Amino acid sequence: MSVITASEALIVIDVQNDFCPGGALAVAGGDEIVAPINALMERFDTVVLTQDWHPADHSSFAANHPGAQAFSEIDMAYGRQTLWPVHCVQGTEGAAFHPGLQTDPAHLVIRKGFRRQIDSYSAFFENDRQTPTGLEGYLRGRGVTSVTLVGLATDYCVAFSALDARARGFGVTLLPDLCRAIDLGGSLLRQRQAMTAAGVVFG
Ligand code: VGL
Ligand code: ZN
Repeated sequence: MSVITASEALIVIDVQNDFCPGGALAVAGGDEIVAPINALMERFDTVVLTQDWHPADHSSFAANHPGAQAFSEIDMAYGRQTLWPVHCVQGTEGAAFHPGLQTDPAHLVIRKGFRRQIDSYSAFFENDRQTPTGLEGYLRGRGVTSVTLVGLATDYCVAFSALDARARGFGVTLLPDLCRAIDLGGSLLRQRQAMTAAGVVFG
């Protein structure tokens, strides 16, 4: 029998309770994308889910910086970092996948943001843009050359993943209808422009 490879992977970013209405860092309409993402999974030979997975003392939480406001920015060792409300704490209901999301078809779940001192938006690299999550090696090892990205949030974890995937030479399609954005201070437009410049295809 010959080796089975699949050149295309679906990567579903952070479809978790805290990013859906009612969650700690709710993205408007976040739950609307769940059913169509489930349907899309059937069309891919490789399906990867990511899960934002922070310790309670994570440095991206405004609550862990006395006097700091959520959605403000600070300097970290690796660069600027937005401070967020406490969200996706390991083992909590908020960190769980949306209950409607099909997780059985997933081949791999990548958890990210589990080191206290560094955030990780991208599925490929932590926010220093250098520390790998291991996803690139996993995809290459399976013969994947292009990825389709969906999930939350368009302008943070989806965009960072799309840009890193392009930088590592993968073909990247982002499906805007199956993403929802935070849109903080013009971040959605800025990231759309960066992704277009990097050769991300909007499907
Ligand atoms: C995300 C902010 C903080 C995301 C995760 O999934 O886009 N955004 N952590
Ligand atoms: Zn996070």
